[in-house]
Amino acid sequence: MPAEVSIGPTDIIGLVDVQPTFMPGGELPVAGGETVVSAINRLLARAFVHAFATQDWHPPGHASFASAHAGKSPYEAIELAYGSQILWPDHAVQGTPSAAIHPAIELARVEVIIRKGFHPGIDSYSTFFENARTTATGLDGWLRQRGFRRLFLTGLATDFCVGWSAEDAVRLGYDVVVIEDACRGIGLPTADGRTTLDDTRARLVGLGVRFIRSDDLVA
Ligand code: VGL
Ligand code: ZN
Repeated sequence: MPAEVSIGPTDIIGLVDVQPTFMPGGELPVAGGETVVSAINRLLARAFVHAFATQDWHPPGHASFASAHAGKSPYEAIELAYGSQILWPDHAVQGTPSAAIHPAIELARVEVIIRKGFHPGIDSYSTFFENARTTATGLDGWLRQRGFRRLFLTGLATDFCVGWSAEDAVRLGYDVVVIEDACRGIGLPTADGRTTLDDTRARLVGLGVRFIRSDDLVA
């Protein structure tokens, strides 16, 4: 029997990068990425009053694009000034239709949209800090001033933007819950037959992040 989780006034759902660019047919497709849209809409209709959303929002030629580095291919890692960076296909380019929040998402309860990854030389998986780990996006201040204490994270991709956001949120003192059936991951191979999804899940569980399913929630 999964424990029931009830939603209160200091709880908020986060919609991480629910953009067509990360769905089948998009530039950086996550398998099953389109399925999060209806899962999230159901959660918005049934359980949550407050929501925030994030949007990956890169300028053309962004440093995280393999195409910006001569001789490099997507999914290779390189060293940038701030450390290791996985290179991606061009994606989430500012102002393109596939970088919009998915048009079927019910946005009425989304109170703030945080855009990230707009500095040409720095990627930002986390919705709190850019990958150089120094510059903040401002979301922490917004959540704190609004009094939110527990974040329920959904969206794409579990092992990158959702996972890095969850980790930063724990470090910033929030209770963090990942709603598994409202997320999908990329799953790049790491060591010993493991993937970035396995590693992310283990890291987050170790930090105290709770994984639940939509059905565990009571409004
Ligand atoms: C993401 C890779 C590159 C994500 C964004 O939303 O998880 N992943 N940019
Ligand atoms: Zn990106």
